[in-house]
Amino acid sequence: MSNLPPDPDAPFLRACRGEATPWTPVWIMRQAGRTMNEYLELRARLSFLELCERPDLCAEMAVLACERLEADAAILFSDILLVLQPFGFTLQYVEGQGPILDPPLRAAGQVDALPEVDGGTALPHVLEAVRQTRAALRPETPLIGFSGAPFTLASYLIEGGPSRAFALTKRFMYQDPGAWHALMEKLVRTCAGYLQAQVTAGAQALQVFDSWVGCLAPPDYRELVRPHMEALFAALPAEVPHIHFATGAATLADDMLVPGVDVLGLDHRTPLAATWERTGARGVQGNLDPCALLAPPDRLAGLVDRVLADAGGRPGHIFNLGSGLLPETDFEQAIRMVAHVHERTT
Ligand code: 1CP
Repeated sequence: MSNLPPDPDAPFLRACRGEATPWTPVWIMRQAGRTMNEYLELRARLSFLELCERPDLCAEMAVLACERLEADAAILFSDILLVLQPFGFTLQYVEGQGPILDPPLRAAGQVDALPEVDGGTALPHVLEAVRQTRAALRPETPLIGFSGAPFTLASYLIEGGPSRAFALTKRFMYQDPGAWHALMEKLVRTCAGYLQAQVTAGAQALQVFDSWVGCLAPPDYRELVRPHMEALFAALPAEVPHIHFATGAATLADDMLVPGVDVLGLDHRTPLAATWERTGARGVQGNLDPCALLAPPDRLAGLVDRVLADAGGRPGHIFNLGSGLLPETDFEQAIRMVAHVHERTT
C-alpha cells in the first residue's frame, strides 16, 4: 500500500510512448491465472467466475503475480467475456470446453433486442477490483486495464463458445452486414464506457484484446471491423496509452494501427521488426511463442534472446508472449523468462 501516485515514468509506460527505458519492460498476458500455485489453491475453492466477483481476491492475485514475476506491469484480474453478462447472456467456463455463452446470438433480430449497456456502471465489481489492485500496487508498477474487442466478443456471442473456423460469425457478417454493424456499434459503446471507467478507477494503460480477428481476410477487416476500432480508440481517454492486440494477424497489422493506438501487440507468427518498421507503430509488444516456456531453461533463454535481437533494443519494445500464458506452463519458467529479459537488457 502506498499513498504516492503511480509513477508516470515507469519503464512500461515510457516504452508505450516510444521512449528509451533503463531495461526492456516485460509482463505476461494472463500472468495471474492459470499456473501460479496461490491461484490454483484459490480455484480449488472457488469457480473462476466467483473469483472474478471478489475484488479483494482479484487484487490479491494480480499483485502477487506481478511481484513474484518481478514484471514491469500488473494486469487487472478479470476476463474479456465478463462484459457480455450485462447484455443478458449466461456465461460459463466449462472444464475442457472453454467459455460458453447462452443463448447464442444467431438471428439479426436478436441484435435489436439487446439492451444498451452502460459499460461505465454495469460491472461495479470489476471497477472495484481496479481500485483495490491500484491501491495495493507499488507506485512504480503500472496497472493495465482491458477489454475484449468488439469482433472477438461478437464471435463468442455468435458461436456460443470457442471456435476454429468462425463460420457462424462470418455467415452472420456476410448475410446481414447491417445487423453486424449494429452489433459492433453496440459493443463499441459499451466497451468504450467500460475502459474509460477502468482509467477513472485507477488503470494507467489499456489493452484491447482482439484475440481471434486474425481469422479475417484483410479486406473484410477493413470493411467490417476497422471502422469500429477507429470509433473505439477515438473514444478512449488520451491520458493513458492504448495497446491493440491480436493473434495470427500479421496481414492486418497496418489496418490495426488506427489513430489512438500507441502499441501493437504481436504474436509469435508475426515478424516483429519487419511489422514494426512497416507500420511505423510507436511501440510493439511481444512476441515470444508461449510454448517457449515449455522448453528447458537454456533453450528458453535462447528463444528469449532471439526476440530481443529482433527488437534490436529500439525504444518502444515491451516484451511479452505472443498470446496468453498456457495452462501447461511451470510458473518458475515464467519467472526465469522475466529475469532473463531484465538481465540481458539492463
Ligand atoms: O493474469 C491474468 O490472468 C489476467 C486476466 C485475464 C486476461 C487478460 C484472463 C483471466 N483472461 C484474459 C484475456 C482473455 N480471455 C483472452 C485474450 C488473451 C489471449 O489471447 O490469451 C481470451 C481469448 C479470453 C477468453 C477465455 N477466458 C478463454 C478461452 C480462450 C483460452 O485461452 O482457452 C478461457 C478458457 C478463459 C478463462 C480464463 N480467463 C482468465 C483465466 C485465469 C482463465 C482460466 C480460468 C480457470 O479455469 O482457472
